[in-house]
Amino acid sequence: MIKLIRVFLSVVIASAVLLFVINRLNSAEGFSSGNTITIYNWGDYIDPDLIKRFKDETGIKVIYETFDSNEAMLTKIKQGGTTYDIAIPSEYMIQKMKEENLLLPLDQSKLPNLKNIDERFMDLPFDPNNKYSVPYFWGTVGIVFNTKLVGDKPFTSWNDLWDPSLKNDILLTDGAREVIGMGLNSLGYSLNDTNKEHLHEAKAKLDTLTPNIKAIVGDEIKMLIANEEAAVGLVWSGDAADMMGENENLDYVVPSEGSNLWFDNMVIPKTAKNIEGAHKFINFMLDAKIAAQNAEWVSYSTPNKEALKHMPKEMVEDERFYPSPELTDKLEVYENLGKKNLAFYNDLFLEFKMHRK
Ligand code: SPD
Repeated sequence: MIKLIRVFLSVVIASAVLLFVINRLNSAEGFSSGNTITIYNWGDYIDPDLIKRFKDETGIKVIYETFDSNEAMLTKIKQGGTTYDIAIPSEYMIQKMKEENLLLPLDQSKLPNLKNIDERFMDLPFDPNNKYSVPYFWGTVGIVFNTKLVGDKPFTSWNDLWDPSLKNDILLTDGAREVIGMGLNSLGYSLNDTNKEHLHEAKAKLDTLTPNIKAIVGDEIKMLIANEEAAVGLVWSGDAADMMGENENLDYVVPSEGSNLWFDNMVIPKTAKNIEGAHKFINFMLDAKIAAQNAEWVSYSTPNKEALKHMPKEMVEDERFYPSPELTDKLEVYENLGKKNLAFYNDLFLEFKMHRK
């Protein structure tokens, strides 16, 4: 009998130790549950004060990680080492994640603040009825330029970037679709073109831009252009708005040949551990005043129409960053081009980056 009790006690103690170790491992590696959520977002894409405020208001702790491209985010989510409760991909990636069964449908009854989102940003083709995603920020891709450094010459076209006077003076945002897209648009092709000849042509055209390119960079592009380390940049609109807040010589234009209109949305990955907490976070970010504070800090354009009422007029009335539907209707939204075509874009972009070294 004593032997039996001893065996029983050893099993209980061993199980307790095992549970403790699993628990520690989970929290160390970002496996959230109970009182924690793990968020995966673009760099510089949330006011840090709001993460603290969410914890203070809900008691839910936030583990926060960042990525610098949709492709990097997808790879990490598919690897599954860390499980995320919230991720913030762009539209074409949401379409891909849906197709690959990587997302959970949202429970809209837990998102009463969804009513704050402008109808214009709801029910878009990449996610009918917002079954899986909720708008976070939106914007365009364009050219930011320093009027003091480039003179009076206005920038209106992608082809202006090939001007020899811009030697070693251009920074490009490190994004395969953005850079290959610029090549395609400059030739009059669609941003969703999958014709290999056109894509090779775009890459060859980009190669001729090499003498003008100073570097291809991530979020540091904001600091470099604001500090006048380069005169011109291929950027997302929100980054341009941020730089323009730091340097009054900067201006932003969406080129005449056309460009990209993009939408970043909050989603819950299928592997999420704290689905309740994830809904609470999404609803928190949809609150009008919270969304306004976030948009002011991040400088990107908010789709939250109630938030606009709490923001400075000069910000929300600036057509460069809140373009009208008439303008955005002329722009192209990236489509999910399928695995092979996306890989082809990425390969061309890699070759282009190597070629310049
Ligand atoms: N630093 C935050 C950058 C977020 C940019 N998202 C734009 C995605 C366009 N496909």
